[in-house]
Amino acid sequence: MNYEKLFDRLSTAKNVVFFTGAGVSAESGIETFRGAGGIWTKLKPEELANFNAFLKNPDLVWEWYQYRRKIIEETKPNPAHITIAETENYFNNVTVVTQNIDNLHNRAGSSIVYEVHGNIERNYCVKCHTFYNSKDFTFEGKAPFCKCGGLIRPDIVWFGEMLPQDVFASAEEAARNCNVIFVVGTSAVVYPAAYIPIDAKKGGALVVEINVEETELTQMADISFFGKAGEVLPKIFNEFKKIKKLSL
Ligand code: BV8
Ligand code: ZN
Repeated sequence: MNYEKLFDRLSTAKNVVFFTGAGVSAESGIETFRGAGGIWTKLKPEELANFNAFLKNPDLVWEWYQYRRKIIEETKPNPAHITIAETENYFNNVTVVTQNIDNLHNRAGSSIVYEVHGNIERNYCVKCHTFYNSKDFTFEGKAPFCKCGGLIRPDIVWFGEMLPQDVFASAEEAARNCNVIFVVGTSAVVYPAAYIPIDAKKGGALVVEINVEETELTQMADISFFGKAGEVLPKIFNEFKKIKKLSL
């Protein structure tokens, strides 16, 4: 593995960003969207992950999210999430910008996690915006309603919807100011989130891709490691810890 260039930059890095997608949670047992067997291959995002589909058929969309919540509840952070959290011991600032809604980076102990596509554990009323945690109610096949009578929806960014502006602005800021950005397990096709690695590159960061296959980002990446995130990330940082010890 080509560590030389990476460790050179990491040894002086102050700010590191991890930009993650569904691939970082694949080894926790959560299906990706676009890979073989991914959920999008069975269900069309247009049918489910958009607000009109929700208004047309709130019960079906709720059923789909309950199905995904159930899978997520039974999973736990894998070595990729854990390694990312541990890197906070080696750099001044480690920021996670994730497209995932599975809450696994928070559960792995990462302190700064910008969830640019929302979080499946959170829901809110479309009318009065009261927040509800998924544990606040039991789902019996019907979309839940707020005390004000409004429909409750998952706090997830659907296609055609704006990303949470404050969260996305902080994510862009972290990307522009980082020395190294690891792009882990994303097909990098969903915008505007996919601008994050581009912002980092413009800010002079070393772009390191970790994926099981080539993506839209590969030709822009400075270094690409092809392999599973849960194996590649621990390998990189075990090696990095060794050289750091030597240099102490
Ligand atoms: C918006 C939530 C407009 C639902 C999701 C340009 C600019 C702005 C917008 C657009 C634009 N071009 C097109 C658009 C529209 C659209 C878009 O990007 N469409 C794409 C598909 C072309 N964007 C939007 O609609 C966004 N909103 O722009 O609003 C606007 C502007 C102003 C005012 C009003 C409105 C909203 C986008 C968010 C959509 N929500 N999901 C849900 O999750 O249920 S998208 C969905 O894709 C997920 O959130 C996911 O996070 C995201 C990205 O997918 P990935 O995470 O990359 O997952 P994927 O399966 O694709 O890839 C997995 C990768 O992992 C693969 O590469 C695989 O090889 C790798 N892998 C697998 N196993 C491993 C691994 N790697 C390492 N280790 C392993 N073990
Ligand atoms: Zn309400």
